[in-house]
Amino acid sequence: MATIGLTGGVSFALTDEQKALRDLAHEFAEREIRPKEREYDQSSTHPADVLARAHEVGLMNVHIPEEYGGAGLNSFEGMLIGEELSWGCSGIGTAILANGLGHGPVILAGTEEQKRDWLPQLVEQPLLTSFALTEPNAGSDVSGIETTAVREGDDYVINGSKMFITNAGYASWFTLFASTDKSKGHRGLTAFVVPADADGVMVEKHLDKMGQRSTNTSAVAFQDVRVPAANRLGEEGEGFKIAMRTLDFTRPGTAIGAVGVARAAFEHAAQYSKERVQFGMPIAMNQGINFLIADMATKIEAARLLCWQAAWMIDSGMRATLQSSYAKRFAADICMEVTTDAVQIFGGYGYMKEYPVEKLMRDAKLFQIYEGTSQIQRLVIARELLLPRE
Ligand code: COS
Repeated sequence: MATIGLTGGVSFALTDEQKALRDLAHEFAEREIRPKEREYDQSSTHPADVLARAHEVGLMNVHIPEEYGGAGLNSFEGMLIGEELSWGCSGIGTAILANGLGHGPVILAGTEEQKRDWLPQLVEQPLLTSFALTEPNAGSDVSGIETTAVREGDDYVINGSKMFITNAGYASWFTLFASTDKSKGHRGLTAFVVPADADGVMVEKHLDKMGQRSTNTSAVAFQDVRVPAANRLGEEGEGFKIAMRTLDFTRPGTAIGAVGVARAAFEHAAQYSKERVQFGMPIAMNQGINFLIADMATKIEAARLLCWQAAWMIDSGMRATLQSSYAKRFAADICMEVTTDAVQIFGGYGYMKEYPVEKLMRDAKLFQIYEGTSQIQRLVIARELLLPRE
């Protein structure tokens, strides 16, 4: 007979293993990322050395299942790592974490053979992969993808251009989305694995960004690129749903990066408010400042809980489209607010490059844009609430 009260409840307490994982990521951020964040931001340098170290200590490509040599960490464990790496520097953090987006479609939709072909190599070496979805004319509107893949015998021939592709200049392969049947709109999109060294793949110059400058971002042109049909993920026409399911999984992982950046800004601002003396007392004594600090901390906690909830749903096997968008929308927006308030607390000093919060405010902006803008997240949320799918 079931006994009321013995079913357990939701717990926010971390296990010893989870704490150890978070500590490992935190120490890595402190020792390997923070000392380089400023220099790499200024020079917009791809952090190859940090990525190699992250791979060495097991902080890269952490969701690759154990049967393909990976650590097989779940979404929640990814949260613990992602927050710390982005607390260190979200430019470097994104360079590490965006790999999950690159090879996520293979984990989600690949055949056994495709997984064996493409995943173990990422565990053996610090190789990068890129998610080639966005195009110059198809950003938020994925169904507007213009890149084509035409079947020729046992191959597909791909033509088109991709835009704002994270890690493109250093990727060993791309998961690319192309139209195999224009007349079908989103139902004509198909996903492919495209090796970066295939003839006709041309990575254009690294784009000069406002923030997260140590992540490489480039446009990529695909000109008569021939890939075997064996590189197609899923069936023709399944690409749109593969992309959406991948984003359902990765958006909380991006959102927790925003939490890490907001937390870093909060820590700097709280510390500064206790040290900065004006009118004969620390500025933290002013309600105008300490209420800001209180609101910053509350927003960070709330955003983290939304990320953890989305991760918990994913790990429980539930569809988390709504909760992923709640987390991404809220964490990105509060990250922008918190970093802006941190600059405000630092006053004139906060506006100077010499102080850390200036970079954090620039870095924050990208969270409201990539992996679906905050407006797209609201669109998803509204549709999920008002027109729920089965
Ligand atoms: N999981 C599974 N299926 C999904 C899904 C999801 N999360 N979201 C949508 N679908 C399905 C729908 O059920 C629908 O299925 P049918 O073809 O069977 O009817 C189909 O996909 C089309 O969905 P929808 O009508 O919602 O598509 P829209 O063209 O209106 O676009 C948005 C939906 C706007 C949500 C999508 O284009 C999007 O996420 N855009 C942002 C892209 C993005 O994040 N870019 C950043 C790139 S990575 S840095």
